[in-house]
Amino acid sequence: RKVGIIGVPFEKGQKKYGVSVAPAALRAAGLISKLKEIEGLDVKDYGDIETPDIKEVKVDNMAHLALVSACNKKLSERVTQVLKDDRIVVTIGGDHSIGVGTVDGHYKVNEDMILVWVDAHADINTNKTSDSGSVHGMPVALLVTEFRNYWPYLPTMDWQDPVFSIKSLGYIGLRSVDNFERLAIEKYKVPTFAMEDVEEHGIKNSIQHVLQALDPTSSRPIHVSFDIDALDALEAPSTGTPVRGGLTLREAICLMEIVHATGRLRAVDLVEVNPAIGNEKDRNQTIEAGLCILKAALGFSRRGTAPRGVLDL
Ligand code: DIR
Ligand code: MN
Ligand code: MN
Ligand code: MN
Repeated sequence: RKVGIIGVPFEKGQKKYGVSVAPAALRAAGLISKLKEIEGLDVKDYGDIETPDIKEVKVDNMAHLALVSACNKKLSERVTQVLKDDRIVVTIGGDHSIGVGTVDGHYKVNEDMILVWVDAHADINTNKTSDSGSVHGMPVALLVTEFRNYWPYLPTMDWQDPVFSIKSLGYIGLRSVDNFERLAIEKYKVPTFAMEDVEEHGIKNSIQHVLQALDPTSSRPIHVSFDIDALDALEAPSTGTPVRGGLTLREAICLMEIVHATGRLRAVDLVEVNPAIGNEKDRNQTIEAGLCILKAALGFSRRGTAPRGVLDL
């Protein structure tokens, strides 16, 4: 098994300073060497995507669109390249606006991909429904073909053809959903296990149901876009829009182990880690949680080499 790492030090999809230093912080915490410790895993670092300093365009209630667009165009091409090199793509953000580039680049290689969005938020606002004007709350709406007519013409975005279908999208971990987002999720019947559903069914059934709903024949490539704020704010405090009452790290690891076990994971994003928020303990805890989640996605086993189930209970 082979993976390729892409860093995206980009933070213009939201308003706070700091998500842009996450790739460096995760690398400094041993991201590459820790992934290399996973048995049988071949790890290649493709470096960072740098965003050129370009002129902004003005679009109503949509901050820094030209920069978001330029970053994602480069990212999409890099993601496509890594997949063509026959590697699972691991993209380290950056804020969640970079989901546009990772999914776009993945879709160009695997048109039958499914997308599992693990997040406290649904990120499916348009510039007309968003309260914040921040693009990190809009990536899903930019990607899905069903939303084409809900957008005005977006200058600089011509490279991106929204062809991914909302029918291939599922959510886990939601607990802060805006009113229009909720309408969209209901209208298109997006398979969604929000926190209350995770509560009711457990994390294992939740992810299995989403995968089953999107892909009943268990044959399609999987993309997981993991926003670290899906975790409870107590477990991942260093993030821009923390929400209490989220997934535990154990649940996130379990989710990723199940995705890994399918053998069909092709791309995983880890976004919204913000090392500039909180104190040193917060920062280390959040980064470590991110590393644990990526390791689980790529086959690290909590079991070690010890046998399981010695006592037949
Ligand atoms: C809010 C918060 N729904 C927005 N979104 C996100 O800005 O549209 N926070 N993604 O992480
Ligand atoms: Mn998000
Ligand atoms: Mn979020
Ligand atoms: Mn239910």
